[in-house]
Amino acid sequence: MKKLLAIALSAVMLVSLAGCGGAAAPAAAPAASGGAAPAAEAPKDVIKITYACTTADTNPQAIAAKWMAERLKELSDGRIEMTVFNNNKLGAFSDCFAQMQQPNGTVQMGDVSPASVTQFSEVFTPFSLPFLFSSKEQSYNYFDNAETIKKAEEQFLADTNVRVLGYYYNDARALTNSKRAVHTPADMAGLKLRVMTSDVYIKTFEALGSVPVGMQFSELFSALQQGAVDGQDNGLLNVIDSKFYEVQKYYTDLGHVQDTSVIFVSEAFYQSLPEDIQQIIVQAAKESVDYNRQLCDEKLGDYLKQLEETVEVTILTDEERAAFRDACQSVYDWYRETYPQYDIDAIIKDIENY
Ligand code: EAX
Repeated sequence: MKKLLAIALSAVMLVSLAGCGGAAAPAAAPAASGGAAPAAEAPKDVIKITYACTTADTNPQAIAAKWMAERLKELSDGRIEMTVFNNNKLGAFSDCFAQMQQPNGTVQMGDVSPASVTQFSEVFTPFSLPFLFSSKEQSYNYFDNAETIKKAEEQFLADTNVRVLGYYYNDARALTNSKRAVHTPADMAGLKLRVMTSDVYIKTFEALGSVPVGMQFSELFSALQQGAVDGQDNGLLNVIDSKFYEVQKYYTDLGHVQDTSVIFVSEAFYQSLPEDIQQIIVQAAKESVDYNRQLCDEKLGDYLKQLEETVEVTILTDEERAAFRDACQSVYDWYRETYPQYDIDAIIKDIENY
C-alpha cells in the first residue's frame, strides 16, 4: 500500500513539476523579437496548482476546494488551473505539507486541521484545547477576525514558509468507537483512539482516560477496519463522508473541539506569482470558505439522521458534557506549563468577546 502511494506520489510529482516549471516562469518570450511576423496571440501562461486534502468527495471541504478551483479559473480568465487531490490521494498530509515548504515542491496548496501540522509549527496549538469555543459561530468569528489569529498566521508563515488563506469548518469533533456507548468519561476508560499527531489531543484523550494513538488521517479507515484502534474523534461530516460509520458502532456528540481546516499556500510559490494572481488566490479562497460553511450548515442536520440508521448515537445533555469538560481541566494546567509563550488565559478571555 505504502509503495503504491509512493509510486502514485512520484507520478504526480513529475506531472506537477512539469507544470510548475511553467508556473513560476515569466511570461513566454515574445516570438517576434527579430522583426518576423508578430505572434498573433502569444500562448497564455498557465499557472498550475496541485491542491492536497484529506477529505472525501462528499465532504464540504473537498467540495469547496473544487469550487475554488473553478472560481480561480473564472477570475483568472483561464490562467490558473488548480487540480484538487482530495481523499488523501497524495498520501499523508504531512508529506504534502513538507512539499509546500519547498521552493519547487510538488504540492502548492491544501487544507487540513491545524492539529495535523503542529510538528511544523506550534502556533495553532492553543486553539485545539478542549471545550475552548462555545459554538461554531464563535470559532468562525474568532478565526476570521481575532488579532491573535493574525499574529499566529504571521508566526506560522515565519516558522514554515507556508501562508494561511482561510479556515474551512472541520466540524464539532465527536467520538466514535466500536466497543461501547460513551455517556461519561468513565465509559472511555481504556479505549484505544486514533487522534491527530498533536500533543494537545494526546493529553486531552489521556485526561479522559482513553489511550490515544497519533496517526495520519490517511491511515485511519484501515486502522478502524482492522481494529488497530477502537475509535476516533472526527465529527459527523467526516464520519459519514469517509465512511467511518461502516466500521464503527457508537457515536457521541462530544464537541471537544470546534475544528477548522486551514487553507494553505506555499509561500515560495505565492511569491513567484504576479500580484493580480496573488489577489485572485486570496479572493477565491475567502469565497470558498463562505461556500464551505454554508454547505456544512446544509448537510449537518440530515447527516445525524443518516448516522442513526447504522450507529448507536448518544447526544449528551449539558450536565453530561460538563463532566467531560471538568475531566479536561488538567490539560489546561499542562498547557500553561508546557507552552508559557502562549497566554492561554488571555486567549480564553479574548474568545469571550466573539
Ligand atoms: O482535516 O486528521 C483529521 O482527523 C482531520 O480532521 C482531517 O484530516 C480533516
